[in-house]
Amino acid sequence: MLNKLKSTFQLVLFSMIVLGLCTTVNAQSLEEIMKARGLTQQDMLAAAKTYTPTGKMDEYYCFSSGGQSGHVIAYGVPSMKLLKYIAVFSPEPWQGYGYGDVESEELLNQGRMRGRKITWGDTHHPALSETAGEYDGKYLFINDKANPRVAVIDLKTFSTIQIVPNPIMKSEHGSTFVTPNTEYILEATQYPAPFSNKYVSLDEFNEKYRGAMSFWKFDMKKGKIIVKDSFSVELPPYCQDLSDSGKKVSEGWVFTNSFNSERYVGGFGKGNTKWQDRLPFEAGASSKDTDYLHMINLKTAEKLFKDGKTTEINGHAVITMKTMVENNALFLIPEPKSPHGVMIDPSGQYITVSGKLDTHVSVYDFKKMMKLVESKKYEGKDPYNIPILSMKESLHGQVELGLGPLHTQYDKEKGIAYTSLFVDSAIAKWDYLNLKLLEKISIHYNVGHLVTAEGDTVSPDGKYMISLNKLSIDRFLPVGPLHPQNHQLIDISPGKPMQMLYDMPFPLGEPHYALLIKADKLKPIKRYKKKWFKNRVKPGREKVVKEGNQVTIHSSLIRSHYSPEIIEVNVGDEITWHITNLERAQDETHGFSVDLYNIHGSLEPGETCTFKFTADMEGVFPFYCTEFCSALHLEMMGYLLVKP
Ligand code: CUK
Ligand code: CUA
Repeated sequence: MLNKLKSTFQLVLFSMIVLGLCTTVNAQSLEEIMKARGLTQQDMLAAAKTYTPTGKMDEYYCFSSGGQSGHVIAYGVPSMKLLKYIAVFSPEPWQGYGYGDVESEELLNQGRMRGRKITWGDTHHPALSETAGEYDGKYLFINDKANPRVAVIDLKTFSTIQIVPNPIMKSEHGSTFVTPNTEYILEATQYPAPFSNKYVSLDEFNEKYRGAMSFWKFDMKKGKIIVKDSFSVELPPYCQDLSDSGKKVSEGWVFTNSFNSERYVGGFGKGNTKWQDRLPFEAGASSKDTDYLHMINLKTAEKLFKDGKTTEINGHAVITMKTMVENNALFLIPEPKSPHGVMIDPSGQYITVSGKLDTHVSVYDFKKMMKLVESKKYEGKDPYNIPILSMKESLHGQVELGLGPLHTQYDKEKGIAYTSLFVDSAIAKWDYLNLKLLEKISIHYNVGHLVTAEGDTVSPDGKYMISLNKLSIDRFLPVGPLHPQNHQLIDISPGKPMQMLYDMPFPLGEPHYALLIKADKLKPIKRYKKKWFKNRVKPGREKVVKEGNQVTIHSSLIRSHYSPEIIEVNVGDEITWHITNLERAQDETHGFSVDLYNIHGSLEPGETCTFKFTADMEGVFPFYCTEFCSALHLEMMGYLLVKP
């Protein structure tokens, strides 16, 4: 409160900090603003910590999954200013993604599944490429839970460069996560299904439905997933949930947790006319007290793959559970039921697992687990003959944090972690080495994932945490029944209580996970290089070439005209339209729209795009630049004349 500021001197000093001014500000006016807007001293501090004056840059990028939008969203931290929606699985007109541009159509076609073009995705977990366990700022990966696919985004251009469908999964979730040098991108199944594309009765669930963990080989130099060097490990039909790659001491191992190890298959519908006659999925899937944490030896799996100890399914190499077990490369450890999240600490030794239905968080000790593995000390086997390690002997310990613990992130300070508490609507700060709850902060409302700055690397930064809330209820102006979600920025500076700084409505889809990376690690380009485009049109070489019904247009654009401006074709002509933006000036993007033909492109400085379509409608079709690029932007147009 203002009256707590004892002297005018303090007030002036405080005002200076808040406004970031070097000169003395009018203390009275600041006081007036606080009074008029009902702001507290805490509010003013939060404002000062996040306010980023015009022209000043943020310290971090946040890359958030875009949920059902199929996009990824980038924003700056601490300002929480939105920067870009990166189109990945869904068409996005502004970026000219999926509206007739050959390159983006090619990408969306890469994502076809069983021949079908899919124009949305349910993005959940972004991952950043790593070198020695640190973010290197080169590539970003994202998964599609609904139509099991992973995508590669180039952080030089903030655009998608590859989409790889999973040939054996029917749904996924534990993706994307990378190994410490980005050798592999992980993708784990969510809902078990047969690997084949055939109908298999649920009566054969235990025998024929399967989970899997796919290892997508990534080539850092080419910036590409090498599909033929990638493989999967068959897993039991438990719903694998989230995954993480080992690091440092646990490097070479991979972990994924699971729910419904009961293998319960519902429920109302299958010969049951009343749902009361059988338990629904959710109840049947949580009847046991524990599920299984899966532990996969990636080094061994990689060797088995290279030695050809695989089965080919849908053209993809799969290592069976049997082979994995025979080679001591697959283990299970009980974990509190229906867990959500397995996170490995910066040292690689401690693995945090939260059971959503348990108030405890369990910390497993990789070294203890390895002792059991090496001495072949098993507690039993699961129905698929996979050895089970003792939970008690694998645990470092458990801590009671609160209701509905989900995800964990790590701090710069050794032994400090943050865990989201979905039911409590809070985040717990705790000490996972000494197993102590330290502090809680309320969030608004129902947090899912949370992210701390570089919090899943070998050297987290601390400083900032973002709570990715599922509900926003009363935090923003109402916009009807579908509310935005709420990202809340929290100050986690050491030695002080956590402080809520900012609420950001997230209006595009339900983001699940996000990552924070130091801004100076990224080196985005300002313009495209000529040599990247084989269809580049040189100035003065613009032309229209007609061969029968094949019309190829080589055109260029620069403020404020298209060359050529008038194109005359016949109905039925097949058009290939190469367009080069000759601009060198930063941010001089031109758009390209052919009215009524559903064509739209974004030509960024130096970029060449190709549009292919059949001129199947007779008439007069203006085309124009959709970006307000100059004073004569409206004049930047032409006509496509289609003759009968
Ligand atoms: S998540 Cu995907 S169900 Cu908690 Cu990682 Cu939201
Ligand atoms: Cu170019 Cu408007």
